[in-house]
Amino acid sequence: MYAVNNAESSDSEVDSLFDEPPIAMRSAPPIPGLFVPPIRLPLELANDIVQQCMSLYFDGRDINQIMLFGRTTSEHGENMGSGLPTFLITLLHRLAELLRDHLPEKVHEMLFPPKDAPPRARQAILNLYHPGEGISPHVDLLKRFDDGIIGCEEEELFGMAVPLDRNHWDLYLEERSVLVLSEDARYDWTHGINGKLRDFVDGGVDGQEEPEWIERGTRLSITFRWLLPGADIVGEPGDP
Ligand SMILES: O=C(O)CCC(=O)C(=O)O
Repeated sequence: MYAVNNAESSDSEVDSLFDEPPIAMRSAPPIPGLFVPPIRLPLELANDIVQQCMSLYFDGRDINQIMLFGRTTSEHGENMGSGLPTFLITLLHRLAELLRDHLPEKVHEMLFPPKDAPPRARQAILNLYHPGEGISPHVDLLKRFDDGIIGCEEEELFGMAVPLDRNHWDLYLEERSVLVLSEDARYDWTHGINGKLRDFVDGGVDGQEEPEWIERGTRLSITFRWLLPGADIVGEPGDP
C-alpha cells in the first residue's frame, strides 16, 4: 500500500464508516507533480536488477536498506550518475527512454539532465520489504534532497488508496511500475507504506470489477533522488 497524505493532514490512516477496508486505486490520484505512467520496466531488466541487488547487498545479511551515491558528469558522455553500479546506470537510461513520452518535458529534464548540465550528486536507495513491513509516512528530507524523485517497483507490490477524503489516497503499484514525485507531490504530501499482509485493491484498470484482496509478496524498490548542493558532504571541515 503506497499511501499519499497531505502533509498538513494529521491522519495517515483514514477509517471509513463500518470499518470497510480502504480500496487501493490502480491509477494516480490528481496530485500536481505525481506521475504513475502506464509503463512497466521490461521483465528481463527487472529480473536482472533483483538478482544483482539480492546477491550484492541483501542475501545472507540482516538488512533491508542500502544507499548508493553517484555524480553526474559530462566527462565521457556520462550524465546518469557515475559511481553508481552499472546495473543502476542501465536502469536510469531505460527510465529516461520509458518516461520520455509520459512526463512534461521540464520534469523529464529535471530527472535526466542534459549532458552539458552542471554536475549533481544522485542517491539511489534500495528498500527491501517483507510481507507486513512498511515505511512511515514522510516527506523526503527537505534539507538533503532536491525536487525530482523516481521510484521503481522491482518486485511485487501493492496498493494505493481510495479517496476517502481529499487528503489521503492509497495507490496500488503494480510490480515493475514507476512513480515520479515532483513539486506538490514531493513537498506538500507525505508518502508511506502501511505494514499489512494484504491489500484491498480496485478491480481492474477500469474499476468495473469488484475489488479484490491481494496478498503481499516481498517488495524491492529503488528510489533515485538528487542531493542538494553540499548535502553530499558529510562531517565538518577538519574532521578525520
Ligand atoms: O520504498 C518506497 O517506495 C519508498 C521509499 C521511501 O520513501 C524512502 O526510502 O524514503
